[in-house]
Amino acid sequence: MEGERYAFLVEWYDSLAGIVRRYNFLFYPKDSSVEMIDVKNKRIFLKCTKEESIRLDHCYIGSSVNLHGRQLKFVEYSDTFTKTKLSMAKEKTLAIFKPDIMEKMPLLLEILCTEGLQICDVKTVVLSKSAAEEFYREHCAKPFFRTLVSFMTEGPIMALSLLADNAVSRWRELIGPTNSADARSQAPDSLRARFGTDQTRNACHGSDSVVSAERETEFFFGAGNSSSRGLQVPAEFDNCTLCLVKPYTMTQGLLGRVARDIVQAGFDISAMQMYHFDKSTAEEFLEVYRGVVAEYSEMVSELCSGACVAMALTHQHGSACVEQFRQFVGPADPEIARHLRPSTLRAKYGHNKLKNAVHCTDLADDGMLEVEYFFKILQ
Ligand code: IDP
Ligand code: MG
Repeated sequence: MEGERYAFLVEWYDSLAGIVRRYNFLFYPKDSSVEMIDVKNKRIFLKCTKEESIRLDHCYIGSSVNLHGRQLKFVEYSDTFTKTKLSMAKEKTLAIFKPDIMEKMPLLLEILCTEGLQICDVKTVVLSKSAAEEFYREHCAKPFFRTLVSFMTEGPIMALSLLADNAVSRWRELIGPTNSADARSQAPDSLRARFGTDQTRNACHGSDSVVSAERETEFFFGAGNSSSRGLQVPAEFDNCTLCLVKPYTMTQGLLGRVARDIVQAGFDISAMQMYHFDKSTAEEFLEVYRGVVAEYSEMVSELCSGACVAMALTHQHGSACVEQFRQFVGPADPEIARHLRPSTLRAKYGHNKLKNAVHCTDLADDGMLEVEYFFKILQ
């Protein structure tokens, strides 16, 4: 790694000028420093500076990072060293937690993290009949097709885009043989062996090749209106509250543990989805804190610093969901939380006042508004 330099072509949509700007993005892993050169006029756009929020595993084609409020999209490798070093290594696959396994979703997210499969995108959806038929169209002539489609549409599923070395085969190996009974005899540690029931209700899906992975990732995460493609958002809007797992918490691989604690505390996660904030959206979302909280602009930058995950929550008992969840999240400052309320989310997973694990809705009246913001407006 010593002295290595990785080069990428990145694009940034300059909304003021209404044009896409292109830069050569140079990354030096030795000290996490970044340098950017404007492709058009060959001038240095960003002098070599240390950027602690950027890591080499954030840099791959198709990903984006947020640097000083600019959403940079990685579109190409810009030298052969970077291409040979990185393009072979990382691969994406599409995973699904099927309807029969959604109760175990937090545990499965934890397993992904321990296995080193990075979550590049995630969302919960309910498939319409035609969407399930389309997704499994290669099996349309098979005798089990009807059963499969009705199983896949019986409740929410979670679709995930996973990144790792040899992601396709690694995830297939982790989930095990198609038939859960075969899985129990041939691969007893596999997910289908542990959590599947039979040939149809087999807990997980995994793409069978890189080509299928591309098609399936596009199916769930491609541009365009999801609901018109039969992907409905399962969010519950009555008596709900919002939890936003912040970028730093995501980079620490804590999504599964946070979700597990939330469920154990009696909350129900009706929907979950990953978002990348740009500066203006983050400002809009945090508008109520402007002029009220001293760290407002740092809060905005923190929210833009990487992917975050929104969860729509309800509580098993009662309607005071917003307040109940706020109590469970704990004081804004994790240091204070660790002293006063050590079992709260911020005490357990917070780092400092800005990287304080999660955002939660503050005011009872805003619960539905914030959930709608993520699960209706930003859709
Ligand atoms: P895969 O999910 O392991 O790639 P495929 O052959 O692509 O297996 O089948 C897709 C899904 O259809 C399976 O995961 C399973 O839910 C269901 N399925 C496959 N084969 C059968 C079968 O013989 N009987 C009933 N359901 C099946
Ligand atoms: Mg298959």
